[in-house]
Amino acid sequence: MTADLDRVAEVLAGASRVSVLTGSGISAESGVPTFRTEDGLWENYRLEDVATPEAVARNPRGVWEFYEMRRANMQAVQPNAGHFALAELAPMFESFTLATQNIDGLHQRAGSADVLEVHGSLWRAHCDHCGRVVDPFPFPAPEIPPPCGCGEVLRPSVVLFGEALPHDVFAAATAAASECDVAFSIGTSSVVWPAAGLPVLAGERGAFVIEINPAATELTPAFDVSLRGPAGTVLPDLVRRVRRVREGTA
Ligand code: BV8
Ligand code: ZN
Repeated sequence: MTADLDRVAEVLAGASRVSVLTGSGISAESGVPTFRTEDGLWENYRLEDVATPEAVARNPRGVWEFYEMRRANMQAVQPNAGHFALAELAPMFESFTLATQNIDGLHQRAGSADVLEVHGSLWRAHCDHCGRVVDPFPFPAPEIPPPCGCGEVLRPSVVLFGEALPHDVFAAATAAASECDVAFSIGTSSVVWPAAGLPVLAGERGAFVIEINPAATELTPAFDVSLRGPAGTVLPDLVRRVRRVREGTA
């Protein structure tokens, strides 16, 4: 791993454009459950019951109870060293684009700016009927499901399975992935598309692609290096190494 970390630090030190995709794994060390690892969310909930448009139409209360539970669990959660390290990396490059599949808002709370939330956010709600957006959507919700003024009910502004990703947000993430020198895939099992394809696109366009994950993923073979460890340890270590390379003290 050390040789890989040194190699990645050398490449990063010389990069000017960096794009990052994160998944639930970067929030794992903050105590936020992931989806597909042991005791992940999908072990205890059927995705079809809580994370599809059909579920919202069939049982809006059940969907809101699922997302209100996740918002409640976030009340005691803090960003971890991995989130802070990404915020520290950003100003070290000419351009740094952070796209996340996470809806927890922890990147923003760690100081990252212009975060591209390609799967939406727990902290916003909107109405599919009249388009009303409530941002921020207060916790706890005054009522679930929360009524919209138009007579329908609001839904969490979260991209559900089978729903298109927010066009402008995903277009910005795609543009950044297409033009970067170095891309990261951090804390994601890389099974949910089209977001999972962002680092693959970067690699196809010639970027050096780094995966950070304690486990291998379906896309590990597509990447240049896979740093096999937790983001909360690997990322701060990388920041220190890049600084040393740039200061010539490595
Ligand atoms: C769409 C809701 C079409 C919010 C989520 C090909 C192309 C396009 C679509 C598809 C396609 N193939 C299949 C599809 C359909 C589907 C899909 O991908 N299904 C999969 C499951 C097969 N995709 C969609 O439905 C997307 N929509 O394409 O619509 C369309 C197009 C145009 C017009 C109309 C329609 C929508 C996808 C978004 C769905 N919403 N969530 C929420 O509740 O959070 S997805 C859900 O999975 C979350 O967003 C989550 O972020 C995402 C990915 O999961 P991960 O983050 O990777 O989490 P996971 O548990 O899987 O893995 C955690 C990883 O962390 C592990 O690898 C673990 O080892 C690692 N880890 C653990 N600890 C650490 C760590 N890593 C680092 N450090 C640690 N400490
Ligand atoms: Zn409405």
